[in-house]
Amino acid sequence: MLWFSSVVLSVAVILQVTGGVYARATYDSTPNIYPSPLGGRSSYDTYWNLAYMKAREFVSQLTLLEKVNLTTGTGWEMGPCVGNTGSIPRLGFPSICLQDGPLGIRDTDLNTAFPAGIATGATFNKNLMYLRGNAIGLENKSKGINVALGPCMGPIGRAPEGGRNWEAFGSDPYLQGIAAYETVTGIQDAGVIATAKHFLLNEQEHFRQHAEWVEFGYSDLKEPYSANADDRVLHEIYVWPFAEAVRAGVGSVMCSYNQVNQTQACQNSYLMNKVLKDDLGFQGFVVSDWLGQRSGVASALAGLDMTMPGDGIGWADGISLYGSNLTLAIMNGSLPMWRVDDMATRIMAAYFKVGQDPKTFPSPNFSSWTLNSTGYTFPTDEDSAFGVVNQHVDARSSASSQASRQISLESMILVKNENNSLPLTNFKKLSLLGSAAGPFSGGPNGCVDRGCNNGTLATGWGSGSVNFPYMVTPADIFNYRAAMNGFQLDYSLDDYDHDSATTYAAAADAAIVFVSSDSGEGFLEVEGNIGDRNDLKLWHGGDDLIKAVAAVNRHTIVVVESVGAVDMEAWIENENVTAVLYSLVPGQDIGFGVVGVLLGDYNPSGRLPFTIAKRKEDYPATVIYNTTSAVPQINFTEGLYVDYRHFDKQNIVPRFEFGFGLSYTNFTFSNFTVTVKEGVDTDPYPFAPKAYLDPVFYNGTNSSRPSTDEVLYPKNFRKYKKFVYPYLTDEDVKDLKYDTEAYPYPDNYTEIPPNDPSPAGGASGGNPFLFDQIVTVTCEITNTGPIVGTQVAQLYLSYPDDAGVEFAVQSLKGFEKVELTAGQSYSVAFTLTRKDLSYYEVESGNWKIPRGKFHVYVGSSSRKRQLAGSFTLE
Ligand SMILES: *[C@@H]1O[C@H](CO)[C@@H](O)[C@H](O)[C@H]1NC(C)=O
Ligand SMILES: *[C@@H]1O[C@H](CO)[C@@H](O)[C@H](O)[C@H]1NC(C)=O
Ligand SMILES: *[C@@H]1O[C@H](CO)[C@@H](O)[C@H](O)[C@H]1NC(C)=O
Ligand SMILES: *[C@@H]1O[C@H](CO)[C@@H](O)[C@H](O)[C@H]1NC(C)=O
Ligand SMILES: *[C@@H]1O[C@H](CO)[C@@H](O)[C@H](O)[C@H]1NC(C)=O
Ligand SMILES: *[C@@H]1O[C@H](CO)[C@@H](O)[C@H](O)[C@H]1NC(C)=O
Ligand SMILES: *[C@@H]1O[C@H](CO)[C@@H](O)[C@H](O)[C@H]1NC(C)=O
Ligand SMILES: *[C@@H]1O[C@H](CO)[C@@H](O)[C@H](O)[C@H]1NC(C)=O
Ligand SMILES: *[C@@H]1O[C@H](CO)[C@@H](O)[C@H](O)[C@H]1NC(C)=O
Ligand SMILES: CC(=O)N[C@H]1CO[C@H](CO)[C@@H](O)[C@@H]1O
Repeated sequence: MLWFSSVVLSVAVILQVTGGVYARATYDSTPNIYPSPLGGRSSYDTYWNLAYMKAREFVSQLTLLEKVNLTTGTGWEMGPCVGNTGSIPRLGFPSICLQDGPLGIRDTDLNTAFPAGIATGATFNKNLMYLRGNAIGLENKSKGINVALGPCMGPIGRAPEGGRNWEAFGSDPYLQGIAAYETVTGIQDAGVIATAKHFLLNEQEHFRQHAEWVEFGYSDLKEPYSANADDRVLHEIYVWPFAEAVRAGVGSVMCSYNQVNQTQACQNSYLMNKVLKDDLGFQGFVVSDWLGQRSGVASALAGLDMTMPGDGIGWADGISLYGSNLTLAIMNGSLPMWRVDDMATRIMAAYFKVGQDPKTFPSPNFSSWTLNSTGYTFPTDEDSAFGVVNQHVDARSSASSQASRQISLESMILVKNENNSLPLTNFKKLSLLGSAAGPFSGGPNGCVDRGCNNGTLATGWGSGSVNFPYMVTPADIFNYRAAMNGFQLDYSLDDYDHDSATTYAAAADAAIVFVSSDSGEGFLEVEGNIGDRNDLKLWHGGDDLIKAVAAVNRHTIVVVESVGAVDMEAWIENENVTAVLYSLVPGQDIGFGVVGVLLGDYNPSGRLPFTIAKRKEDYPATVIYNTTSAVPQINFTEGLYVDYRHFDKQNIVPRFEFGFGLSYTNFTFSNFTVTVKEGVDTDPYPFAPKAYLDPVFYNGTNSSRPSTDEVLYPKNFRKYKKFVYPYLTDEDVKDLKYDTEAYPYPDNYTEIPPNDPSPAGGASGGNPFLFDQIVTVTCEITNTGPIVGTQVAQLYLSYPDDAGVEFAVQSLKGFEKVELTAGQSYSVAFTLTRKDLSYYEVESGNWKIPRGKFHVYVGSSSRKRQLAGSFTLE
């Protein structure tokens, strides 16, 4: 049963705000979970609790209007950042600035275009993940951004064509989890609030939003798609990385555009009230994706704390589902005051948690809406002040460039290298072939939001992209090296001019072909791809160019510049294609990475953060591209079997497996130990978490509700047309009645806060006992080759096969990256926590360790597991 048909959407929303229908649980729909948990009740989170003390002190001084201001954006383009909350002038508290995105700062200048999430995942380097996050945080702070809208840890990539997979870290929850943890810690150590997004199941762009896809011609569409997954899959695959972000103390979580089990993610009480705020013990605030909020009171009751950009139903119309409507919902009794208090307190707790202070934190010194130095404060409103809007502050530092370049190098994945044909040595003539080798005539920022694939591909498109301060292409570095080292370099950058390509290739010692595949966010269409890739083929006739070149040169090297897996079958086994290097949108310094590896300055150490299949059909899921239904249903029927878990289960041989990547040296693994720690608790269930601290209410539950004249527009107030305000009009209050029964509360609605957390919850990231270390694994890695090199030791766990529970054949549960000089050995240690050993048991709503024999493997990829051991729990 579908409550929100778009035809009646605005009506439904009005009704929801002032009383009317409510999205009740139906069969196969989300369970109702209320009340929304109050923040600051964890018995464990000392740092959060300190932040809550400050937040409560601050919020207890606020009027209702001021609280509402904190929760609501001022409207699209109504402030310098992509999102700006209202301010509290009385206390000198400025608007909170929220800015895209996951790989750096969008829509400005003198910022770093960092490697994308997928490149960062490919490094498998925890320290680099942290350093990148920290550099991103420092840049945000220097531009005056309070809340960075990243990292992205969903999509996880169940469908390889998913348009935004590249913004996240790869198709495994554990890898995503580590990357999320490190990135959040890095950003927040710099004093900026990180945002974990997109919560949840936002695995494709097609039909993610209603209006956007009606514009693309799907006029039957009434609602965004509903992604439907069962609870175990939810917790073990899709929520896992968010749990790690929360464990790292993330201040904000963004709910996504899509529906989950027939309920909008941003009004899904199960997802926000239960999974996020109880099971994961999240203490920060939930912010909607931009226009992701679709109802008023229903969203507030379900746990949405902040709406962005403030406009609710459409862009830049000054109409909000919070703002005045939130004030009204308090004044007419639909929404209890404690909920607005909690929204404001969660926002301020996140603010104080990362050490922000209105007296010292810089104000935004840029405009998202122009790169001109001067402009209107509100660009669509010529009644607003005109003046300096961009101070062109250089946000970059050596921390940025070091992280960017090192990730460019460490993310390069060498997937084929016959006869050690790389690194290139002893050559006199090279040829570079294909448009992806060099620049685009329009410059690196030649298309809006990087919505084109011209020249070197160093990023995907959409809100997850940024302006390049420069882009070093592979051709740039090759030219420079040719000048310095004295080799001949020819190139042909036309993908379709096979005559020139083959002429140069035939005469070169090695021919390097650059090919690409791009994707991005669903609001832009690029070469017929609306966000999601239409298929996994190379763009611009890449297969043909490779084949033409390989026909004339025995030393053809392919560089794939891609957002994800591509189909390589047309040429991968061609004996003349001696080497293949995979570059996963590493940002501004791509040329350093590609050429550094090809010429052997850096020994490649990237590993595939997803599986490359031989056939598109080998993947467990694909994007749903076409629909005639009002609400497309995307059933996650593959369940746990995402990426390699599916290939393992179905016994499908991939082209290149998850975790795979070659080096210019060789490594051995030895001396394996697997030990269950002495005296640790290995009972199936963790100890119950401690009870919640007593709830704190401000001045009693509802006593601080103001009188109507306190919430009216101030006299002679100067209103900007599209600005979102917290005030009510005389009209609004004319027939206002305070009636706490009038709103049709959902089934199971209650306001009684529970005493105890979920058995899976209690602290940030979950029950603290889940992170007890139970098993220690050690091994020795030796570099047996001739040169320095870096190995990624990967630990895969297999669960008991006789426990009466279905499990993936193996799951990544550890990785360590070690650099070793020739002949050097190093001992690597892993620990497996209770959570690592557990599955999510739906009936108990808890994590449970199965009984029986566990197998532990360590090796260099998911299919090259050099070491095997086991332990048994009885
Ligand atoms: C989705 O529906 C399934 C089946 O009814 C249920 O098990 C699961 O808890 C629901 N998940 C969410 C997030 O609503
Ligand atoms: C709410 O925020 C707006 C925008 O910053 C500001 O103009 C207004 O004064 C604020 N209202 C209150 C009551 O603080
Ligand atoms: C409150 O929400 C309703 C329903 O969407 C909308 O029509 C109205 O304009 C909103 N009020 C304000 C002041 O934004
Ligand atoms: C930027 O400046 C140019 C030249 O003055 C002007 O034409 C353009 O409209 C400005 N753009 C914006 C967004 O203000
Ligand atoms: C490999 O290159 C050689 C030399 O150009 C050519 O004769 C041969 O046909 C090529 N092989 C393939 C499989 O294209
Ligand atoms: C989408 O489905 C409709 C109706 O089945 C069909 O007419 C149309 O050709 C399909 N479009 C694509 C791109 O497959
Ligand atoms: C999704 O699952 C539901 C419930 O099991 C089923 O009724 C529906 O047909 C499925 N939809 C698709 C598109 O597979
Ligand atoms: C690595 O080992 C393989 C197999 O023993 C061998 O063919 C190759 O030459 C070695 N590579 C290096 C760089 O030592
Ligand atoms: C393995 O362990 C043994 C005993 O602890 C030690 O002698 C040996 O050096 C270790 N290293 C390798 C590479 O096997
Ligand atoms: C000059 C050039 O190559 N322009 C192309 C840039 O990308 C767009 C969209 O991908 C193409 O349509 C242009 O032809």
